[in-house]
Amino acid sequence: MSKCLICGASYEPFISFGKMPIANGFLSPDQFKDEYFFELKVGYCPKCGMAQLVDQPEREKMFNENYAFFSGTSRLMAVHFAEFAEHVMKDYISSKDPFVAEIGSNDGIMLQNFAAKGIRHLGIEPSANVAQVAIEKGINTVTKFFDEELARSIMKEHGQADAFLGANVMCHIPYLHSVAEGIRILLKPTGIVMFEDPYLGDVIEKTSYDQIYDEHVFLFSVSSINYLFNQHGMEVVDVEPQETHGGSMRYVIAHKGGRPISKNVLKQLEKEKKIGLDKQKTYEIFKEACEDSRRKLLAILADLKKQNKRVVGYAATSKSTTIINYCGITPDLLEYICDTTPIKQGKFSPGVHIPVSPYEKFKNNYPDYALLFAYNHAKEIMAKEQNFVRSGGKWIVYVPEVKVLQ
Ligand code: JHZ
Ligand code: SAH
Ligand code: ZN
Repeated sequence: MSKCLICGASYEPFISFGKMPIANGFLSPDQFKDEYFFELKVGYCPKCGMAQLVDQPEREKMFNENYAFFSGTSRLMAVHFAEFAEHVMKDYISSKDPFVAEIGSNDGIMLQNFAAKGIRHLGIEPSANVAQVAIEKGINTVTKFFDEELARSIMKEHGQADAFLGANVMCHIPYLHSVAEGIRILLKPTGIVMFEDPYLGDVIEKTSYDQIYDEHVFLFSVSSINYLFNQHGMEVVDVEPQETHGGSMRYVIAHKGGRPISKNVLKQLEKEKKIGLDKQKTYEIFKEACEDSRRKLLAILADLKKQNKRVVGYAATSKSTTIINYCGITPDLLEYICDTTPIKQGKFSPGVHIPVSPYEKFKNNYPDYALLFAYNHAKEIMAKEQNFVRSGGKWIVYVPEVKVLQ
């Protein structure tokens, strides 16, 4: 039995993906011998509804001055965050000299939109290398981990916030009670919290088990997020499903009684019941679906190897670390993985050690097949890779189903 990080109840883990390395821990050969591994086990707490990792590496092992994920690598995500910021400015900020804080602001992809309008802002970003990119763009950033203590010191320096924002970061933090308490302290009485993360409902429905890796301690639902914030004097007042990262949920939260609650909240809570997010059985079925997905993907790769086809990975995503290590995709099945991020290039993928090459290698000599590890960016990638398909290249995808696109 394990103990829930949110409510303290005991729960039984329902799946183990086995030994896993740091998902963004790209390495050079001299680092192979000291590579860190932990067991990636997941459980669902029946009391508060939170799906969570049983164990997680300490935060500094993942988020540090060598962090490999730069938000700005996707053009469409920049558009997404410009729209997010626009929505906040138009619908939620009305005071004279508003102050906007963002947790996990990375290279400033969201806050740059507020900075451009001259709005007072602060990014909280502990990974120094990505924070530096934001700072160079003129975005105020503090290179620290957000928690209750930091919230108090931010409040002393800047006053309370009109909006507290986050994307793909809240689900990364095991000490969420400290974070929620910090938000309660920092947020103005009329302030708004808005954050989005991969949605448990989508992960279950699409068997996108690659959303499970060290950085993703939690898979949120409306139900579990409401449980958490209720304990800190706040409540979910609206929810907005998003297509990003293969299916995300944006939560709008306010101090209790501070804002009217949208019908969307109850609707989504009902939907969560309908798809069985509160039933252990759902997670048993999900486990079988993961195993089935693994079998199918390996069968395709083994078959292509037999036919002497050249297969490469497209985009060295964090998510791919779970796929590659859980499925056992070894370098003899995948020639290399191409990626546009300089810090990943010339290194090897975590765990299995497949070479990561600059994108140009792909473009200059198309393989027969490309395994799309960034299916969440399919629209953007397919649009720019029409020549690959024209030259006879084929895509392999595995979410929501394992298949070769014809
Ligand atoms: P992408 C990371 O997940 C980690 P990842 C984190 N835990 C999280 O939740 C989300 O981000 C927000 C490359 N690429 O966005 C760039 C190309 O090569 O799917 C990136 O390395 N060519 C914080 O890593 C990777 O793909 C392209 O055309 O799973 C994208 O990673 C494009 C568009 C991307 O997130
Ligand atoms: N919001 C961006 C970046 C997501 S990456 C986007 O959606 O693209 C997650 C970021 O959260 C990383 O840059 C990481 O350094 C940061 N992070 C992790 N723990 C944090 C904490 N406790 N407080 C603030 N940021 C944190
Ligand atoms: Zn719980």
